[in-house]
Amino acid sequence: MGTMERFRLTDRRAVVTGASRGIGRAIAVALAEAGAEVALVGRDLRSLATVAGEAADIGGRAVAFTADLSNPAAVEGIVPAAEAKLGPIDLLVHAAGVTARVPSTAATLADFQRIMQVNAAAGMQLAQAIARGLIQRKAPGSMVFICSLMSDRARPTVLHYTMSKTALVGLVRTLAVEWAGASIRVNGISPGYIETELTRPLHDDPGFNQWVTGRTPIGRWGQPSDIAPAAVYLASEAANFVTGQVLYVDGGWTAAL
Ligand code: GCO
Repeated sequence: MGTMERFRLTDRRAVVTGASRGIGRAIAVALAEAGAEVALVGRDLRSLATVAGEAADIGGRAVAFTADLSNPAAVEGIVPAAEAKLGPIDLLVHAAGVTARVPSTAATLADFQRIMQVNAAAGMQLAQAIARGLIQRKAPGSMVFICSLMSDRARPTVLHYTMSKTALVGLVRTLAVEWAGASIRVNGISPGYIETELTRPLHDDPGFNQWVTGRTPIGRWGQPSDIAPAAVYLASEAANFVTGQVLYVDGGWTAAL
């Protein structure tokens, strides 16, 4: 098989969370473009239908599944529903993420539980459900979790988000070493500051915007399209010897003082 063919995802079936917008949306369309059938998971059916249309426009197949990832019971129903519609799932991209930007003295336990559930626990639940099927079928798989600069550094007022993104690195490493023998690879992608709805308030703040632009060696905010190819690579056979890694797609942020 030629090198570029190894990036193809033909006959693969993926679950992508956070697929209605931002990084998750870009990754979902890119996986479809690479040949995967994609279960688009998000809260907003209309947005998901738009993304499914984008995938169809490039000859891909994507099907929308609405789910509230803050509800653990709802998360348990996602993989069975996706497999009933698409067939056995062998790829996961957990891109769903929520945040709360508040002083840590005001951060509530309710927000902690919600953010940890959506950003970390839901990804764990989905990985477990997909892995059970893969191990039973003795089939290979690949999982990608969208981490963050906050996975190993911090700034004030995003305590719960930072805890959740730090937890994801532990999840990536544990599942990678535990499931390597079952040919299931698990990796993370840590984006730098990407222009999305989640970061819109920061991008719209002139001071914060200037700080990010100046602190990023490449000199700009990233775009979701900067992240999507890395997810296709890690999902594909081109990355068959890559597991337990967190790939920083951050414009050079973590390389600089
Ligand atoms: C923030 C931002 C960041 C980005 C991203 C950076 O509040 O500082 O939301 O957390 O979303 O995680 O990698």
